[in-house]
Amino acid sequence: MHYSSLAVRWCSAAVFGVAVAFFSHVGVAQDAKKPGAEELKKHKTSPGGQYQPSLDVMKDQDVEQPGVKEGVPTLSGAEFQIAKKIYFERCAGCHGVLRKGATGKPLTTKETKELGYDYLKSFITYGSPGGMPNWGTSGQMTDQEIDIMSRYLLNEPPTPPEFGLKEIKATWKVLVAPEDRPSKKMNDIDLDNLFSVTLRDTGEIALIDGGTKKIITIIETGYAVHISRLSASGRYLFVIGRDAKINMIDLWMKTPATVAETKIGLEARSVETSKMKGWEDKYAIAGSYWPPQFVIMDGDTLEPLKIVSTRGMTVDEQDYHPEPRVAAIVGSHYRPEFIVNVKETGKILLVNYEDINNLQVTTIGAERFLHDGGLDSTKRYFLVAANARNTIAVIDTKTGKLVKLVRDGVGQTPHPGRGANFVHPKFGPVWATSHLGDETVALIGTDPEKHPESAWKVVQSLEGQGGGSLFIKTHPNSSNLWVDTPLNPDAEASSSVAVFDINKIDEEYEVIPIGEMSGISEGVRRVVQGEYNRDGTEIWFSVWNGKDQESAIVVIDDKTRKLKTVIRDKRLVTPTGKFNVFNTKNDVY
Ligand code: DHE
Repeated sequence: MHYSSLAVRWCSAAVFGVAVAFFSHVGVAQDAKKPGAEELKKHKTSPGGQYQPSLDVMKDQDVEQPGVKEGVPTLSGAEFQIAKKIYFERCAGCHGVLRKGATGKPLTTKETKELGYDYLKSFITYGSPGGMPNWGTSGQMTDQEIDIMSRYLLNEPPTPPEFGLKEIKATWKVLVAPEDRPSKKMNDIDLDNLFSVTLRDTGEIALIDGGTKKIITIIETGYAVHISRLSASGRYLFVIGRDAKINMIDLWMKTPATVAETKIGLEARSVETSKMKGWEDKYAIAGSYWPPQFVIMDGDTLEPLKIVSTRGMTVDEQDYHPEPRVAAIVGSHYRPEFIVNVKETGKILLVNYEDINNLQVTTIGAERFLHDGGLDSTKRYFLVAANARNTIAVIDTKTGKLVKLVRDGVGQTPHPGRGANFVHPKFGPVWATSHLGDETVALIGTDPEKHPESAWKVVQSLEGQGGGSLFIKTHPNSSNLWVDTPLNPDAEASSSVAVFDINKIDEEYEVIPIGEMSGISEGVRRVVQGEYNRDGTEIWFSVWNGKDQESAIVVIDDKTRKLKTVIRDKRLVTPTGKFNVFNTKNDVY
């Protein structure tokens, strides 16, 4: 699969708020060489390069404009505001809030002054051979904006504020105290088959009954709401927005509603709860991109208890990184620990919550750019993608040690979500990931006892529809493996999914045209994230259109792979992630 249609991808990036790499792309080593003018024009960007954080919340943050320095071009107050917005939306994802580099090169004034104004301008206009988009020639930025950005980069970067206990407490609200909450379930909702659906662009979630497919309620949450997770008992639903706002929702209330809320930072993506036996519902944890930290909270009230910074040294070069973001967080079932993945330093932290005042943290050196991952079917092993390094790190949550960095056979920019577990007809239990950067699906053996020869190796690489895949899913009661491709530049691939028969895994996949099945004719109809119902008999896909267009959820009968229902409702604005209560609380995927 080749990615030649840049215009399509950039357009999608703008529509969906996914930022594009600025001076580099995922996985490209930082090189000091200045390419010549002709070379600059030979750039290309993969879906992996495109799928970078857009720090949309930070762009609205008040930051002080750095003072004027002799010999440095100035910006007016208005120009500074324009540049700050563009930088956080499009550049900070790769180059860091402080411009010290992340997956992209550093853009401190030391580097930018060496490059100079004219060079910066042509870089932004034409892009780079390493993958920097051609913002100017693609029409994504005007000449005036490019001029402003070139001057902005020659000035010192502004520093956004920290967010400590005082700031968190100022946002913390207990709306219904634990003693005022119901002592038993007050509704007749089949909670195990309830779905929490992200309505990304309205900053809400919809709770949808898995049986009737009716929306039970819509709850206001944080900005560009991201994921939902369940407490171990399944009573409380935790939802985090990109503005780091957490809503704690009590599913026992007559109509489920927020009982506590707080903000743990300025930009965040992950929230989780304590799952270990004996510690169910005791703690919640959330990690932020800015400031780089995680926060342990009381599981009943969200009271912030402990804030831990993730700033520190990278795993390989052992250089200081000022803003290592917190990516996926998973609650261990083997120890009273949270598994916290720190992106830019490549460290997996096992945060023991037995005694949070004498907090014990095991630091596992893995690989840089950890992003998303999940447990194997026994819940003992955790597999996480270091996506910009085409690596899957495996840790043993029982022994608290790194098992393996799987590199051979992993494709370009793995993006598993939480991955998919199933029993391979030949290799035994495997965990699977699809990829942003190519069409492959990597199957990794996860049973070192009965299948030692397959363990922690890519035992098979399937060929799917194409790159631009974000999520893969199966269920213990299903023999289907579903692979989405929402970021594929081809319209047909992005609005359909591929499904493999696990029992005939060597055979060609079937394409299911979910977008078409939705009955919606407008928009790009990006199909994203399959999620099973409780019994694994049906799978739900989001048909994700722009904010002003109609979106839907398409429910497929898993056995027949035929359409069961389309959930269409004007309140379903930009549905993306869906989280079934039973499957999410029990880590069934
Ligand atoms: Fe996500 C999970 C970060 C864009 C939908 N996303 C995650 C996780 C991280 C992350 C770190 C793992 C959380 C965990 O397990 O604790 N996502 C990011 C980004 O940094 C990125 C690339 C860009 C950004 O600016 O946010 C990004 N994510 C998106 C989207 O554009 C998606 C497709 C649509 C949306 O709703 O925003 C999206 N991300 C999801 C979903 C999950 C997720 C549905 C949970 C999957 C699961 O099965 O658990």
